[in-house]
Amino acid sequence: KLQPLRKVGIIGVPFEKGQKKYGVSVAPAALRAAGLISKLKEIEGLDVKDYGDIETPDIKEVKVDNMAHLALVSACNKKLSERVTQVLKDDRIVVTIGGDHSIGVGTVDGHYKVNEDMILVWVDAHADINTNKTSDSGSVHGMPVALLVTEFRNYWPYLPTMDWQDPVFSIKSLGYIGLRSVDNFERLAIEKYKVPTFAMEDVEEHGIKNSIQHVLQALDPTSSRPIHVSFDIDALDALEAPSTGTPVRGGLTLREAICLMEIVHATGRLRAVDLVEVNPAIGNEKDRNQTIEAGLCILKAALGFSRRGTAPRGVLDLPIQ
Ligand code: HAR
Ligand code: MN
Ligand code: MN
Repeated sequence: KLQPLRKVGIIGVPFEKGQKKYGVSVAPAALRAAGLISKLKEIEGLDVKDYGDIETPDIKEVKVDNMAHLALVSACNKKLSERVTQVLKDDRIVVTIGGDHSIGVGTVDGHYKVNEDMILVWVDAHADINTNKTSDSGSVHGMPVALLVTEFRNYWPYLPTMDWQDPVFSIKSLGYIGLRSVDNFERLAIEKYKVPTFAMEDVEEHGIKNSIQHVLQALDPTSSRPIHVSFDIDALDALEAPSTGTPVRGGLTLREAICLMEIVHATGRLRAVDLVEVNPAIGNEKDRNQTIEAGLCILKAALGFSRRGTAPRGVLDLPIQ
């Protein structure tokens, strides 16, 4: 049986070539400057190790139809996958700070290599399950789920530079929360493969608590499998997290996101969490601070911070004068 882990490893991924705007690459530095490491260390009983950043080598691009910067995306994710595997083998929960969401390829690939029975909860305004044939943008951050799942093998052409990545993760182990900007073929895929999906109208109907519990239950009725949460900050309402590249109104409140993460934490089975698409270069200083603070709150909730507070351990009374 999986035991709760109280050790985490942080990986920064200053990568932004999976989309077109400048700025997501500075998120790891901005989150660190806002006290990411020290705030996580304040959580009772949590051992925090920083594994530093993944740097992407300067390499020659390949040409694939409607797929921008594939060689760079691939090179970054190959290194990231190896690092994620290493952190998990060190018996730590992996916390990956993006970067755009194309880095989900590396985090899930690296996680799957250690825990083949992992389940994946994709929290996002978008489904990120386009192929180069169905994408309107040609940006790989809209394609990571499609690159990962084994059921999509035949929907892709041969992808040069991607030989290291064997799509072995099954779409049967995927669930979505927060969707509200889904392309036509993405919706077709969700219906075809019956992916447990709580889009915003479903969150509206059932509440966030039932939504995440239902997804976890549907993917893992025995409550025994390791959990990976890939959290795109644009899952939050654009008013809560304005500094992101493709904001969509009508999203989750920060309270709902914290509640979702608290429920995942309470399972004791969280093994990997990604926080992606924070773009400190978008908006003004207030927008930036608000978005970064929201990201920190979400990570803290995932790792056991209690909004109720935590009494000092082993102490039975207040200090006497
Ligand atoms: N579906 C659109 C596309 O494929 C937009 C998705 C990109 N936005 C994200 N990903 N932030 O979650 O281009
Ligand atoms: Mn995304
Ligand atoms: Mn998104």
